[in-house]
Amino acid sequence: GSEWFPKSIYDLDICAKRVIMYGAGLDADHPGFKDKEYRERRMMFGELALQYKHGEPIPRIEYTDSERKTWGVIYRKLRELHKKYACKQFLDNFDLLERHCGYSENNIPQLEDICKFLKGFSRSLGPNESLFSAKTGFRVRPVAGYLSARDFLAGLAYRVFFCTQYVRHHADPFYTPEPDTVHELMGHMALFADPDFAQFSQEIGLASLGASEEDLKKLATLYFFSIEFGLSSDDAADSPMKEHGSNNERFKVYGAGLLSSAGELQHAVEGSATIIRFDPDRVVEQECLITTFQSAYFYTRNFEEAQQKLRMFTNNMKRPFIVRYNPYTESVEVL
Ligand code: H2B
Ligand code: FE
Repeated sequence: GSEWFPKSIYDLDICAKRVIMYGAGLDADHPGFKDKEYRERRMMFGELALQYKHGEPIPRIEYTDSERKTWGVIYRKLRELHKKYACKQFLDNFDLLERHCGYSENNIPQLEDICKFLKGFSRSLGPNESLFSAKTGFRVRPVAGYLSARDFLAGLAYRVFFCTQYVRHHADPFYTPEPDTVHELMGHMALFADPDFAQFSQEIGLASLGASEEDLKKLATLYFFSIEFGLSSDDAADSPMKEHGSNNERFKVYGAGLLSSAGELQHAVEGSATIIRFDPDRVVEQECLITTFQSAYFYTRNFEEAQQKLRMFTNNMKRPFIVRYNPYTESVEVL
């Protein structure tokens, strides 16, 4: 645990530069590998993200017709499925994104607008009246591609989500081997406006700062089976009456990996996928699968329960120091 980690939100500029894969480095099995135009476009996104510094406005992207077409196809399909299977907090906040951030099937939203929304916004109700709606202060910042789990989770400690701005290759709108802006915007953004979810996310991040390799891997796995693939049960789901109900009767989905993938979402709730209680000691034994559907999913009653269980688990992790987040200075004190 003697490795460097960011002590201030400005240090995330350092994490953002350590991209593992982007642009020219596209793997041979990537759908865009042989497409020169796509590779050049990706280089442009990569450079924009690498030049970005904390505190600057996020560059607005003019998306191409092809990118907007890809977005629209996925948007239509996913919204249909969200309405059936997503949890209430996700749906309520997604409505707000549509109202305030330019979310629609014809428009790819801009990260800068989402940042402003997550901070909170005021609306004039009349000459002497306005309504302020505070959100969570979560921020997004552009990133050129995949980061190490350590760098990525460090962002969450500062309520910062490293967010790609490029769009997957148009050859296969329903498949991407890496995170792209469709995954981030359709899957992740809505819940960062939820206070309990934001707190849960930040606490995974804070636990990761300076963690041992072994603990970091556990935290990355907990992140994966909650924020990416988590489900929740409605209040009656554990009652004997519902115990034998089908997955879609018993569970709602909150994980971004599911809410941004029509195929895996349907696999998880429409079929007979294995869904078991989120218990960190059990979850960390599970393998994270990247190119296939997960072989099991995990649920909690709500975000508070996920939070409590995470806390009990991280309290037992050994670090030779204590980290304390200071929200006024957006920095971490190491004690
Ligand atoms: N990097 C980027 N750019 N986006 C992610 O969603 C992401 C990442 N996820 N690095 C991380 C790793 C995640 O799979 C966990 C923490 O390992
Ligand atoms: Fe993700």
